[in-house]
Amino acid sequence: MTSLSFSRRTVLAGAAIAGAMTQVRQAAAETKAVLTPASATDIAQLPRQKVKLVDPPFVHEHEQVATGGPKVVEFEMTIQEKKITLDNSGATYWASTFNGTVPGPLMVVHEGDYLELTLINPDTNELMHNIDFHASTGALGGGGLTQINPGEKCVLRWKATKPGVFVYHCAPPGMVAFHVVSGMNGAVMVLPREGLKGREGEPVHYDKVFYIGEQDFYVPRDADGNWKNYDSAGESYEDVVKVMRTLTPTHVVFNGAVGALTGDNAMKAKVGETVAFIHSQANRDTRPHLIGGHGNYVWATGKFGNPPERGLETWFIPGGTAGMMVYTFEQPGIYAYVNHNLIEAFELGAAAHVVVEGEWNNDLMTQVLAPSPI
Ligand SMILES: [Cu+2]
Repeated sequence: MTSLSFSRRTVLAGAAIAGAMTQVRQAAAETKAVLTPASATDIAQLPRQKVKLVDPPFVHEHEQVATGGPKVVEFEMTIQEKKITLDNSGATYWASTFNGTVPGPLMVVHEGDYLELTLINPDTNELMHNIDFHASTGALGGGGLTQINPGEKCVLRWKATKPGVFVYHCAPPGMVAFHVVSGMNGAVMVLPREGLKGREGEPVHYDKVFYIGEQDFYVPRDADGNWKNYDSAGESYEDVVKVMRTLTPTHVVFNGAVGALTGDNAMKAKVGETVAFIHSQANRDTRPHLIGGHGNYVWATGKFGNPPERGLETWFIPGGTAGMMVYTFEQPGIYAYVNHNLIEAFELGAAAHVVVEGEWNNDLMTQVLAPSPI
């Protein structure tokens, strides 16, 4: 009888993905009933660590080389549907967010740890949400076990078996793309227990780490070409989907708005500091570039089981992927960190600044003649 009613619901939903999700959720629930008791005993012995998440581009404190054995790392995120301002031309958008930010916070664990997330959908929200962790295994990345309506919460635990940086995103049946381009995505970093390694096995250590989430937005305009405003995410849905289907974003931004990482909000570093930049794009391809610097170590597709590329000018991150670049700054000044589709960087918003303090190195660059009359 259950399968009959699920089939009927599938037909009514009219979306293939909804059917797939429902079946996986059911299958996952059955599997869980068989497997949970045995492994739960072992997991209950592990130490637990509660981590408070911080807003991007910052990342919660973490060890790069793990001390001790695997543990259960507990995180909590509250989903917030909220109207955000995208630029200073008056473009607003009803974003769906993990923990109130676009992107959601970066979570860091080590290979072999268990990530345990409490996900809360307050009743002030309007939509059903869930979470698909690309770093996890099974049940649509957890999407099939985390569908929560407003007023509900759930707890998902998964074992981090693949080292790397990985996207997570919301993926509710029938509305996956809308939720992802409404800002509901973030990233997880699963560090090797012994820390990062270069091509010859040399340790790669960073002094600081920034998390940049690139987001394409599709903001509807009215007949006069003005940005449209809405009272809720649900109300905006039909119009946004029409713009989405043009595949032409109105905004491509870092961390939720044009200028979110420039000027007073610029990232900061010092000459001699090694900085890791984690960059995710849950939907579209991107090609990060640090103007005036390089990618000393680049895991463009973000997976630490592969050797990093070295000394890159620009690297390619396919949509649905998080990547990582590590650079040691050698000169002071303002660096622009951009998507090197320069139309997306300078017309649509995908640009950030890194302000670097320190001593200028004349050997690396010298202005031999300042601009002067011929
Ligand atoms: Cu969602």
